[in-house]
Amino acid sequence: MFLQNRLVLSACLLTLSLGLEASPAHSYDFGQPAAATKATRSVEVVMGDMSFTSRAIDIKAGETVRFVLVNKGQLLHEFNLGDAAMHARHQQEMLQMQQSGMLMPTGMKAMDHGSMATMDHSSKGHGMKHDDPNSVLVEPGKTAELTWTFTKATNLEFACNIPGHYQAGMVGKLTVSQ
Ligand SMILES: [Cu+2]
Repeated sequence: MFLQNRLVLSACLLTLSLGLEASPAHSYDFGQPAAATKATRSVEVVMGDMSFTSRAIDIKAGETVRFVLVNKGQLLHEFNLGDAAMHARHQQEMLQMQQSGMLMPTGMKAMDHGSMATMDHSSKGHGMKHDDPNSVLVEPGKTAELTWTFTKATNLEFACNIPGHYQAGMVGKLTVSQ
């Protein structure tokens, strides 16, 4: 467990130092976020407690897809685009957020400037922000959107990486074909 924390921490510090030197945030080899107005297609995905209504989504490379995410469950859920390895890494990050008390069953704990400052100065605080462009959190009863341009043929997954949810079935195949 200590080793795991150290690995997560060094990954965060690495991201932080790279972020200061180069462009903001990270890039993705399968595409990038886009404005909803650029979408060529809309796909609705309904989330329940531990399921997505869609088991598989097929996309053509070059398409810009606006995902409309409807959470009909009682719990907070995530819609995240990535491959299995990316989801596994993100599940570790979300576990840290859950252990720190930031990730609650029905939402993210709102943090005022005071608690933000405390977190920034503690060694565990680095990277504790849920702001990945390939992911959106949807509170129970709410609808959220994510628009993404898929640039190449690849096999991805859409998943909820809140601890335990992926394993309980919140994952589907997202196939981008040429
Ligand atoms: Cu979930």
